[in-house]
Amino acid sequence: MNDYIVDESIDEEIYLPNTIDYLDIERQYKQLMFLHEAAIEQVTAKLNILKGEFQFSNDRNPISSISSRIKSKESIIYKMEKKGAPFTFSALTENVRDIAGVRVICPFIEDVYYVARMLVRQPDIEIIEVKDYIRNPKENGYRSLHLIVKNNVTFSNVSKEVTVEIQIRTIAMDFWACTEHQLRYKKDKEFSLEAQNKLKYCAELMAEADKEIQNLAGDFDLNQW
Ligand code: 0O2
Repeated sequence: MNDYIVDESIDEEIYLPNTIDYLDIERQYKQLMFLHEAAIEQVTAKLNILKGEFQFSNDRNPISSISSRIKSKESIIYKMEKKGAPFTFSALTENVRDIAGVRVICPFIEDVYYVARMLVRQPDIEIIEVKDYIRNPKENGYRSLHLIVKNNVTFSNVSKEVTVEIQIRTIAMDFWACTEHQLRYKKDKEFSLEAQNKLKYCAELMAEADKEIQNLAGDFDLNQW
């Protein structure tokens, strides 16, 4: 019978409780991710309804595409460490407000603000913060409109308010942001001053193109809402 005891030196009093704690944390983490996935589905459904409604009545669309993501574990840990936040679940939801992320890409700058206004009007969405990086671009040239919202998600016997970050931007802004993100990833998040300047210059070119395209939209009477 003693053959089944693999290693008597392992102190079960120490190791077993740790394992149970770990499983509990893993379960809570999965539950938190599930809540955020549900919130993403709800926000995406709202956006798709707005998109369909607009297409129906105007024969064009202010939304080119909608995508979403749940923030990766590594990215969450990186942000918590950067903010010096303690590793607890309440600190996590307080400090990382983009666990659930939805990105909306629009043809014209005016569409970005139109979509934002439509979202603000939704009765079960509460706007927590608006970061307008279009009117106030980041130092590196990043442009996008960010809405941090609380979305009320209803489950079988409980309702939960879940925070979602909605990024709304034009195709040109998205082109720049996605490219910059890839370059930053390749360069391990460090850019030379020369590369920073080139990227900023490209961001200005995109902004100029957006302005011209917006003017064209006016000429073609596409700004009718
Ligand atoms: P990922 O890969 O999308 O998860 P806060 O959320 O207010 O506590 P934070 O995170 O500094 O603080 O907010 P901010 O600056 O509004 O950025 C949130 C997200 O916007 C980022 O998430 C990016 O998705 C995007 N973003 C912001 N600045 C840039 C930029 O310079 N370039 C690009 N490409 N994207 C940017 P994460 O967590 O950085 O990344």
